Amino acid sequence: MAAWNSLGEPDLAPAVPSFASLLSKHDANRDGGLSRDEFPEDLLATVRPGWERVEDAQVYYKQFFGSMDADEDGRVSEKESEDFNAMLRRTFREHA
Ligand SMILES: [Ca+2]
Ligand SMILES: [Ca+2]
Repeated sequence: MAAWNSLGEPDLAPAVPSFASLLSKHDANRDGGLSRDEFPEDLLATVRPGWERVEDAQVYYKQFFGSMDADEDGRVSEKESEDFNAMLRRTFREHA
């Protein structure tokens, strides 16, 4: 991960779609959460602008499904999604 350390930009806000927009596209059963099946396979967790161009820096959100589903009920709620995004932001700020 040395590639982005050298870029030196302090603001590392994840550029991810809002949960509401994810729900509108992917919540097939309209229960207000995204199950593992509903969760989009191709949603990149682009933690910072430009990452999508960095080799081996592509991370798919779905890889984090287990981490996002904090109460392990099999679906990610809006709060779980927000908590996860906040955690991501904190993580990348600390490592910046
Ligand atoms: Ca659902
Ligand atoms: Ca859950």
